[in-house]
Amino acid sequence: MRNVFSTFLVSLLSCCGYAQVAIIPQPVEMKQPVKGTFRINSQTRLVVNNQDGQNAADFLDKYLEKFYGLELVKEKTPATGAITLSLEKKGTGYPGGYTLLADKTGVVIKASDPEGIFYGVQSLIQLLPVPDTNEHAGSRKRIIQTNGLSIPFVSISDYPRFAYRGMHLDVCRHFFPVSYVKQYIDYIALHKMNYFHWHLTDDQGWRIEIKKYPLLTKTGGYRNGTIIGHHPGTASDNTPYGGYYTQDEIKEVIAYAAERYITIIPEIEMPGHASAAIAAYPQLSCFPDSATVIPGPASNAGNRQQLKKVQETWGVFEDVFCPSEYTFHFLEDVLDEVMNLFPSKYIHIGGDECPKDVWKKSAFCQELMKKNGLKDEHELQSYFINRIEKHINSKGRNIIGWNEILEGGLAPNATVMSWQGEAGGITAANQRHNVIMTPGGYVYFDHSQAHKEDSLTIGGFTTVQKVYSYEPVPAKLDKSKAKYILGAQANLWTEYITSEAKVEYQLFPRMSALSEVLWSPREKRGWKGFEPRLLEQLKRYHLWGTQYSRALFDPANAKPATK
Ligand code: TNX
Repeated sequence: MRNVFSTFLVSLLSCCGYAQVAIIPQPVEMKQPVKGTFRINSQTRLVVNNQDGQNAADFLDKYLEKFYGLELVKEKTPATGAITLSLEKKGTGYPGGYTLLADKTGVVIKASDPEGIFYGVQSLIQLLPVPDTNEHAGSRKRIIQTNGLSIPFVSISDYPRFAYRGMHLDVCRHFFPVSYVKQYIDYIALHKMNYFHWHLTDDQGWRIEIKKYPLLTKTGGYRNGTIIGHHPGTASDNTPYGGYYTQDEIKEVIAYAAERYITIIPEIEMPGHASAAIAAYPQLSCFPDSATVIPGPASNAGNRQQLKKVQETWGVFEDVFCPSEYTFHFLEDVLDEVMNLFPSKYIHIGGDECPKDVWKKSAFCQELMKKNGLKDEHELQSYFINRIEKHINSKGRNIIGWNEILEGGLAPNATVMSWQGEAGGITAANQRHNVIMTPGGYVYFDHSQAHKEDSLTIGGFTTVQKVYSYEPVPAKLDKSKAKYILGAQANLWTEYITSEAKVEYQLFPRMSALSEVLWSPREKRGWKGFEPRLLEQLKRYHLWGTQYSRALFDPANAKPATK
């Protein structure tokens, strides 16, 4: 029986079926002038002509080892029959661009920057045959060690359409350990995306160690319970929940991402979504002596004497940062530590969903508004963001904020993330501000993909087809302003995403669709061409051991949501 199976596998892995090229995102140009395959085996050399190509070489090496049990011979000197990663002075002329040539003499990837080499390697990974099943992985690896892996002859010339190709992860509503954040970063890399927006602070948990304010994680990193069921919940699970990253761990993750040409943008939320910080340092509230209002079924566990609490349910909460000197001092200290850790040019300062009720009630805020000639609380929010922007700019960095930072006037150098549709992005671009599109209806990966999901989601209905149909440059935007659209990003809010498997279910295959929207030329995009490649990609998702959604195969999901 084993022999029959082995024979079947050998024929499967070497047969013509695998000559089909299914790269996602679709390359700019791809030709297959000559039919044939090149065989990679344990004698194949991996040649890197420049130290800067080493990250890409290591990534390929580890991938082949992990999924195929194949180890290549590492070389510095050129050789025929090798996989050569060649950093050239002259390249495609586009950042991240590369060429890949696979023929009978070997595989050569050329680029003029290291990320180009890295993206070439991602395409090479997608030329590798994918087994239909993950079963018998052990015997599969043994067969591959003997027979090698055949990849089709192909010539590719490729570069990205948008400079910003982002993925976000909320680690506050549910926490994910460093090991998994690294896995998530690998997924970003495998989709040729280049920004990771790390949502590190929110009402339900503060997740980044700040040395000057240890209570942020000691107190703010943990909640006494979490609601059961959909918001507002039927009860509390009464189980303490939390976690945070030490600064050493953060550094480790930043380095890991950098090796994959991914910039991490940290988000420190203000002035709203601040309950966890306020629970740690009540002075940050305009009313430090008033108890936190916990809507919905609060836990009866934990520290009941504590006046200010980390939230246990989802939504928007009234108690926000007070625009006091104490708060500005605190935030500047926090941001200084953040900027010391993260080399990113962009620092995300949140800015979304800040209720103004408390500011309206506060004599201090009303006085401050009068003194500064601010006509309403929106202008007070703008004053808040402007002050923070000045501080961040003074360190040579720029802020990103959610589209609410438009209310009351945009800070001079801010980049806007448009999440409530595209309107905010259009307004910002018309004011000559950079924009990252992240509209809920297209790229909120916390939404359902199927009408009937097996487990809870926040709601919404965003199919892989809908994601694929997204065009980041709005038709309504004047052509001269298109350059302000840096790209787009999918957001993964984790109120109802409690496990790593669920993260992957929500991500895949929608992330494939987004990667093509952001990388491939507009005119090369079409569902008909994408679908068969997506079916191959699903096999890769399987190979990686992910729980991708199969909603695509249920015709019932083709119909729009009825709500
Ligand atoms: C709105 S999108 C939020 C998040 C929630 C999300 C749920 C945005 C800037 N704010 O705090 O998690 O909706 O979809």
